[in-house]
Amino acid sequence: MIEETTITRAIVERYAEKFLKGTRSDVCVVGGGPSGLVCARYLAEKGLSVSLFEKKMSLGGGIWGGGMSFNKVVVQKASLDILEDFGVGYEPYDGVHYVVDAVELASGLIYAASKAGVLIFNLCEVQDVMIRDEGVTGLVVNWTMVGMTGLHVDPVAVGCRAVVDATGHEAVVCDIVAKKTGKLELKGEKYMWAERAEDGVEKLTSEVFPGLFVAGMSVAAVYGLPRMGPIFGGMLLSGRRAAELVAEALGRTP
Ligand code: 48H
Repeated sequence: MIEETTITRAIVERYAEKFLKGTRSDVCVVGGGPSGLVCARYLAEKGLSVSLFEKKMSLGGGIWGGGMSFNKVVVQKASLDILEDFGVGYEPYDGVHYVVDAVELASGLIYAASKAGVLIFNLCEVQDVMIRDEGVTGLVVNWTMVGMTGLHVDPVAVGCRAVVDATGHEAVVCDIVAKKTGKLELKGEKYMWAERAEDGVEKLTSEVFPGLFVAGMSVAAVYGLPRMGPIFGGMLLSGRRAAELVAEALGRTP
């Protein structure tokens, strides 16, 4: 017979088990947008334990809104193999630009990351980092609702061997590290220039502080790259590149 308190116990027990696992991961990815989801999935497929923290209720970041809320996005040829890998469809537009349905893209990336074994914690906001001599060793996390209500509730800490800042335009983790250590500078995102931005975001995906890697739009914020508007290939490519770099740093080369 279905019983209410059993439902409660099942949820609390299983979530607690999952959160306990997430307190010590190989990699913590901050942000569940396109770059974070791609990065997290590829890292998990390399056998690393990956926890992804997303402050909003749903993952997908800026994908859902497409361009000015028209829920289609554009990608370029170089990123098509990633779409194929995720089983996400695309349609040629003119030989250079390809069109992808934003809903299919967001849901496809989320599903694949989850299926690959990434521990996903939505409604969890990263508020700070832990730093030791070797670099960033973990994150400081709180329920998003605590920040929204302004209640004084202290956050908790989770440990990892590498952090990926995939928080988009704000580069939240890099910003914290920059302000608290003085050893990282955020140059700030520049005006729109899609071709340069797409190229730069992938190329400059990197470790910006010991143990801290940057992916996606946060790369533009750190390195002062232009923005690109609703073309998402660079985000996917940057996520994949970040996964390669982190895996290499943690001794997992393919
Ligand atoms: C937990 C957090 C926190 C936090 C933020 O913005 P995103 O989609 O990021 P990217 O870089 O993967 O993709 C960028 C793309 O969506 C975009 O904006 C483009 C291409 N713009 C071009 C242009 O010219 O404007 O996702 C970041 C995610 C979001 O879901 C946030 O809610 C989440 O990170 N996040 N999660 N703790 N402190 N801060």
